[in-house]
Amino acid sequence: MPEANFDSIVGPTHNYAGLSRGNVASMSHRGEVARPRDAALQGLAKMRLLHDLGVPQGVLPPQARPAVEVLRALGYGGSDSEVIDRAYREDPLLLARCSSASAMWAANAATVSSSAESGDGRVHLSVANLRTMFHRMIEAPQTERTLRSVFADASKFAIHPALPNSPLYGDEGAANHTRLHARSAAPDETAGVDFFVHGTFEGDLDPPRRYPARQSLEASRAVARRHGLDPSRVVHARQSNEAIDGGVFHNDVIAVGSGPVLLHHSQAFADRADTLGRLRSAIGDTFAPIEISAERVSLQDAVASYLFNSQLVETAAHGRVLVAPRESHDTESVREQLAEFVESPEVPIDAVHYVDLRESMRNGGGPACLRLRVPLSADEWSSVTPGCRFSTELHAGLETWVLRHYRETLAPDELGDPRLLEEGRTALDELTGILGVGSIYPFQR
Ligand code: SUG
Repeated sequence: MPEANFDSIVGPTHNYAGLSRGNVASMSHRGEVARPRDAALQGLAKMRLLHDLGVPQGVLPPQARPAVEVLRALGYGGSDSEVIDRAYREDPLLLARCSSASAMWAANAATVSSSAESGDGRVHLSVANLRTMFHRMIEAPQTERTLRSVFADASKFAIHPALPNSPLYGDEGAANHTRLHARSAAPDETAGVDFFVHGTFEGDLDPPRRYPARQSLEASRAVARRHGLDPSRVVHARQSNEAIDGGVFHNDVIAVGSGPVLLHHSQAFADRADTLGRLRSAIGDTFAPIEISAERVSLQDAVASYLFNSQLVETAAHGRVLVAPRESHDTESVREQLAEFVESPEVPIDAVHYVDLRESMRNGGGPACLRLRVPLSADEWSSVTPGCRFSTELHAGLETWVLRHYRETLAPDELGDPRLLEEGRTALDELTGILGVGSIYPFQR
């Protein structure tokens, strides 16, 4: 079953507020001046590359920020600009949390199961509660509205609201889930294997020490259950604490899979041999793990280069292609390893494309973070809201839209500027028309 990627457009308030503890890039770029226009154009250029490679590409609209309704719920009143002004003066960190463009990382929007695996023959999407970080937790209600408008046909798509907001059910969406398959480019609709990775579970006596584990086993299990997955085709594995404490805040920072291939670091999983063994039993003999050892690429280089946050895609014309961030090319150990992979007839990676996502990367978001994978039959793809299916015309239209509405630069102390709210609303109101998603934002209601 072909797999589409749905990338979220980077929102107009893209900035560096240093909000994510455990995310090394976010913490180290705190307070820097961001370039929202470049960020959005870089994201669109990446979508264009995937589209040109022949991969079905979808588009998701950004969220409306600052989230005035959240500030109001927390006691700030008056006109919208008074709400922002007071929050800015009294609690600038809260305003930053309510202004983050973090919904750009669509891998965290939801977990998706294909109609070949779900119990009822529909594509299932579970909105992630993102409860570990406040600036991300507030994304869930809009994510649900957005997904309902993009995947509107209820006979083909089932959208589940976020899991209960409890430490028991920390859920970060597809960033900790990979659909693997016994066959490459499986054209038919036979079931694959759902691989869920968690960082903690209830009663965990040995949690990571330095940084939070965002995904819980209980959440992964609940998602698998409500998607109707066959338990014999589901594998749950635990992330290693050394990875989490080394800055691997999601599994997609340390592993990426496609078809029978699982590219991963030797320190990704708590019990490496057991995890790979259970995957082999579920997938079968075609399972093709590609492991990069710590001797070859250190955990630190893996995190700095975001090599594992590449997209691994199978294309009819180009074979299996790795779309990697430019930072992977800039890291010698990684560049050399990837060049060897492409040369080697034994390694099923045919080409590497390096992309410039500098703005997103400085907040810890690489190519794979920016997209939500949605396995879709041709029929399901054709029932996605048409304006959200990427094309060269849509690319040109969105570039023009970005150039018209986005600021070139945005510094943290500019988040108190009430004009940012108006600029954002004008831009998003126009965008809902371009994408044909209807009035999805609170300010449009
Ligand atoms: O949740 N960064 C995001 C990055 C998410 C990357 N997603 C995946 N790996 N799938 C996060 O930590 C930083 C925002 C700031 O600091 O301004 C942030 O939210």
